[in-house]
Amino acid sequence: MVRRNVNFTRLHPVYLFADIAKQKAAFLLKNPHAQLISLGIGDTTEPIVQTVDQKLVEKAQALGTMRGYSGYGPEQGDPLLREKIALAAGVKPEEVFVSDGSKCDIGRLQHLFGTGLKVAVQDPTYPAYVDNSIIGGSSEIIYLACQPENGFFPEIEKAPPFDLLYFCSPNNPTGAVATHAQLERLVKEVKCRGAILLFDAAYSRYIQDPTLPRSIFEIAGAREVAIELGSFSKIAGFTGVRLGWTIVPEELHYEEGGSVRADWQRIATTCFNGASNIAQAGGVAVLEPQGLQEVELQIAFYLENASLLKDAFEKSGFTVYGGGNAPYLWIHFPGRSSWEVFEELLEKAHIVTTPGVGFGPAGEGFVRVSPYGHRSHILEAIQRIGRFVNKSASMKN
Ligand code: PGU
Repeated sequence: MVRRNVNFTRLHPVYLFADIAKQKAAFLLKNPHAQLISLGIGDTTEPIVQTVDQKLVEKAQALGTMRGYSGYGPEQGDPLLREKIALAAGVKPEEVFVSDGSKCDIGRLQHLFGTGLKVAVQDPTYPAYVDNSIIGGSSEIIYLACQPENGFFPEIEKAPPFDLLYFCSPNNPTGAVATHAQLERLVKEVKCRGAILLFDAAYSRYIQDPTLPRSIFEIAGAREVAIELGSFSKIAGFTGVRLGWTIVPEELHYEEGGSVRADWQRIATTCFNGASNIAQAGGVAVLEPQGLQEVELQIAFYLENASLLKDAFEKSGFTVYGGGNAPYLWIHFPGRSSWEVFEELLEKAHIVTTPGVGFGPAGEGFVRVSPYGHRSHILEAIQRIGRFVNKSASMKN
């Protein structure tokens, strides 16, 4: 018999969002008539904007013609799309690698570094960083507490030794956005330690404040220490279409001097055969002026959802973080277990959220609320929150 990869024994048996989906399904089995509102997984709900949808259709139709058909494309992505992403990010097209979504790249990144690494993450953090690092054989996960007391930014200079640091801004789940000064501290510290920074900018286009950095490459010295992940999922409703990218700068080198970019290229050509050509045609349309204008309106719509939900929780007496320059709301239920609050909201208000502790130990006592939903559902959720909090004395304890 073949032995199991022993790293699986170090994992929680179920991925956080698969767990939430299971709980939701079990609840619906018991309560088949319940009208659940899902503010759990961050999955977009609004239709793909017109200009972009048109391009997806055109490309799909062209594939059914002799002239328009194309097969395998370059594994690194369509040159025009790479050029557009590079232009927006201020990097070279050769440093951009198009993918089928950033979660897939988070998994594939493990191939770059081998086993036995110490991996630091923000606590709370997007669980894919931790779970993929464990599957890939990292020896240790170092949780860097990010709480209201430290403005959701870790004391990076005091962190124990690490080889890789995952950092997400705007943050999933807290909604915190790091400033230039904070990212400068991060880059400096990572450089000092000879480590690599894996910067997840999946929500960068949610940043409305022009003084906040949208890319790690706005920070001097970042090109020598950082890889940046990007995604079309939350900016253009591509969660189902699947399209993302990873930027690996030419200046990023291993301890031995080899080029990280060259190895990522090797991985792209070896473990991957490129993103769907239909999705990439859509990606090009997103980054054209008309597409950008339309997706920015959609982002503004989700941010307005976040702001409406934030007001509702605040009016009910809760402290709410996030929103504004980020989609997620991070709601504090002092002294409560986050699973308990999750269950109470599900059972009594029929609202699905995500328990904060699922993102790491420092998430205990918090619940993440996603703003993705049709406006009518968000308004209904707000009504239910008000009614529910008035009835439920325990919520505020
Ligand atoms: N990076 C961050 C920070 C994310 O929050 C997510 C999705 C991704 C990457 C994945 O992007 P793709 O390009 O679509 O692969 N976060 C969602 C979905 C959770 C999941 O892992 O299924 C969320 O609710 O946190």
